[in-house]
Amino acid sequence: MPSKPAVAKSAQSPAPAAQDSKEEIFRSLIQRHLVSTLARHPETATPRDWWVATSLAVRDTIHNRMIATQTVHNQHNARRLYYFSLEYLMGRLFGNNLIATDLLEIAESALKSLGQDFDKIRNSEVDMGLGNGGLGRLAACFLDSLATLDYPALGYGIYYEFGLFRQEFVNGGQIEHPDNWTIFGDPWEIVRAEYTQEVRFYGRVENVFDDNGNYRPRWVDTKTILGVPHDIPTAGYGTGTVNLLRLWASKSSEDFDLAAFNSGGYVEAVREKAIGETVSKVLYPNDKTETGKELRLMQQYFFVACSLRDIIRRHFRNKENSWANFSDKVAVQLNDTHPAIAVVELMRILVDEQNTPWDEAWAVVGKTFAYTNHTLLPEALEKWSAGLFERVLPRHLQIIYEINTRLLKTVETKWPGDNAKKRVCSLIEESGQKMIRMANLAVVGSHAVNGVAALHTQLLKKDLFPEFDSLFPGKFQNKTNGITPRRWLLKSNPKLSELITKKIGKDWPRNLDLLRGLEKFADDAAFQKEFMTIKRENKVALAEVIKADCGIDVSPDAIFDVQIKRLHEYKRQHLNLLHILALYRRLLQNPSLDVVPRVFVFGAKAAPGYDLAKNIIRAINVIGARINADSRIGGKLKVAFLPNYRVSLAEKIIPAADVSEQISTAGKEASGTGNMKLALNGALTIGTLDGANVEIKEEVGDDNIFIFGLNVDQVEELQGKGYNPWNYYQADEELRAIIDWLGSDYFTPDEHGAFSLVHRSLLDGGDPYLVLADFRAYSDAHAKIDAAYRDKKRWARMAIMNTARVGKFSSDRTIHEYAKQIWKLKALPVSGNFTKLPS
Ligand code: 26Q
Repeated sequence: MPSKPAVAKSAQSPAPAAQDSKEEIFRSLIQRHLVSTLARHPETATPRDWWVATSLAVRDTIHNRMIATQTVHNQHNARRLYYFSLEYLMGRLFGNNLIATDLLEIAESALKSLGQDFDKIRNSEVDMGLGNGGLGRLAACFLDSLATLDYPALGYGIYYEFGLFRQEFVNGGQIEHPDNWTIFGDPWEIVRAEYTQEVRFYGRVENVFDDNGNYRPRWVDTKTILGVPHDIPTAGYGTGTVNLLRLWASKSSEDFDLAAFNSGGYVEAVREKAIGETVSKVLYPNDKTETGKELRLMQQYFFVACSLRDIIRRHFRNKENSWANFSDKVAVQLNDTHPAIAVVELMRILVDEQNTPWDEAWAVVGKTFAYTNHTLLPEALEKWSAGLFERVLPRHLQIIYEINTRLLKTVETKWPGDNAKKRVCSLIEESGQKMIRMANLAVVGSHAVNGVAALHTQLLKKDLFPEFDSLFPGKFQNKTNGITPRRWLLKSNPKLSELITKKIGKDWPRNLDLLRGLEKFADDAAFQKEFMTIKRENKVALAEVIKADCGIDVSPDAIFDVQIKRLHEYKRQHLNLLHILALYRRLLQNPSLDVVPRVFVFGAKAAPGYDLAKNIIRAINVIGARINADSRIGGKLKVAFLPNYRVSLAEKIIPAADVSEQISTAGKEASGTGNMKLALNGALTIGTLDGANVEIKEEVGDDNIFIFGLNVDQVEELQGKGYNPWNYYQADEELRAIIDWLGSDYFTPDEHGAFSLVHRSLLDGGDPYLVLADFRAYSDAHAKIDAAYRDKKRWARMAIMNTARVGKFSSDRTIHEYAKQIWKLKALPVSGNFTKLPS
């Protein structure tokens, strides 16, 4: 018999050998970093040391790719997208980077062979929590998609020394602790001191005219702060691209110190130095505006000024470039109005520093920027007092006035003599204290404005900006949010990912629509069993986390009902609480009541100054503790509020969820993105017709979602005719009983009126978010969930349908839409063997 040719033979079995040697190389890389970089003996190294050493080994590969990417982008003089965001909720980078470099399995076995516990090591990474919630996490998902889809892009933001506070519960109440996330070092960052920028603040404007009588204002007597870039590589999945996230840390400048030395001596100099470093010290923990805080305005301007300077520096590095092609090469996306001052700063650079005529400069600005709106809530729209602006950025205020004068002329042309129209379009709010409206500034300074879900965009045009919509037809567009399937399924739910790959192949993480291929297995008994077994295993794992973090025993056979998001009245965690109280009361009145056991899981941080939100947290914790300890109800009801909700905790909760609570008052949640993550992992939504829930319903079908409550029109109608919560209170015996119960001291016998803030908001406070109006419908929807869950086959089918049908919500789809319709950006693949390890 002829023997097989040698070539074919070696082609049959190269994998194990190659894998072995790759593992060997990787193992020695880890050991080298442990010893040479960290000066650690393997015997005494902690899990965190191993995490740093392994991260550095992965980083070696990522750096190769990063250099290649930047080289290709520069060689092509590529048009780039610059994402401007005050927030990036990156979470942990270790797992993501291992997956992106295809080194996960190698690292796992390398560490195992070194006698190390891989899970312990990956859990020792502190989250990079430089954001509050949805808006910050969206930025992180976008960076993942931009790199994965080979779009030349760069994220700009602030290198906060302290990210979002760490939350602890004492007596059920929230206590905040500083999040000193870099204290053990950050192996991913590269400090680029050579690209340090100077930023000026304060001072005054000298009104100077040149020889030709042109106004040439000079911004003088300013104070200077330095911005030092810290780069975090963001690696695409299954591709060569590694883009950058460039975060600015503030430092005081030498002049700053010198001036202080001369006037006040050493102590004064150190104090002044501290001011310079304060700017990037801490993330504001508010996800609605923080009014009038000078430091927040300084943060916004600081990072915008550094970033624009950096973009300009990079643009002019290429000799082919000039101001004439600036907006051909540069697209800037403003993540909400937080960086909207960029519109004014670019005008200042062009007009004051480059002597560009106003109209020409304005055209460049308009072509450069686009703005994403994330909220309709009027109290969340950013405004700055003109007085504060004048003090911190006097020249910028002048420019704003000039933009406004020209804007009002356009309004006059469109609606002659209509002062009401001018009042609403103006960049300045004149009633009471003069305020600068950042949203209006962002709208007029951008060529595109987008909402983040279809319903939100519709309301944006109809309710928030109807005048601008008719003044600038076509400027407003929708870009429904998305989430990266790499983090939110592939990485966080490895078992389900493996099952999916077994059924439909391995391409789904880069093309999430392929999940539709699972539909045909929705009624397949064997697949249902595998799918639900994985769900149960994930629930067992979460039960361990709940035990460890809350000390509560929960059964994986119960329905895991999850509400995880920032704490806000409009998100209505207190509606969930009222329903829990109703269930508890029903069980007390009838202990043999046949209900499917439920575990209500919460995760939420409240803004430190938001007393009502904190009161809701405390009420859930205290009432939950009573329920958990009540032997009369036989463990049928459990409440677990996991402390310190963050990205890495979300990754443990989401794969284990059966039910996803998306219960905001219709019209208030711009989009939501947790709703997408939970549905992708096979949780069924109980939700209102709000934000992206509307589109999730369209995708998964009416049979696979539990929609309840008032829709936007009904909310408007009810509020229009004068909503009175007392009517609902009087008309519904059970509702009345649980609200009275909440308001009594039953749950806090030693403390009078512990929950009076929540209680009062629902009745005397007028219940602004219509909790009482939606209660009965909500309770009925939960009864339907209970019935559906009893039918195991039906539930499995519904869960599978959710996973199969939410491919639309991949952030890849979102980013393709932005790239095509707003940024006019072309993908630029970077080729080469990037999984090659340095030897
Ligand atoms: C502004 C000024 C001063 C201090 C703080 C702020 C501030 C900070 C963060 C204002 C708002 C935020 C965050 C808002 C946010 O997360 N919005 C959410 O964005 C998601 C992504 O589009 C949507 O899915 C959510 O519906 C929306 O609430």
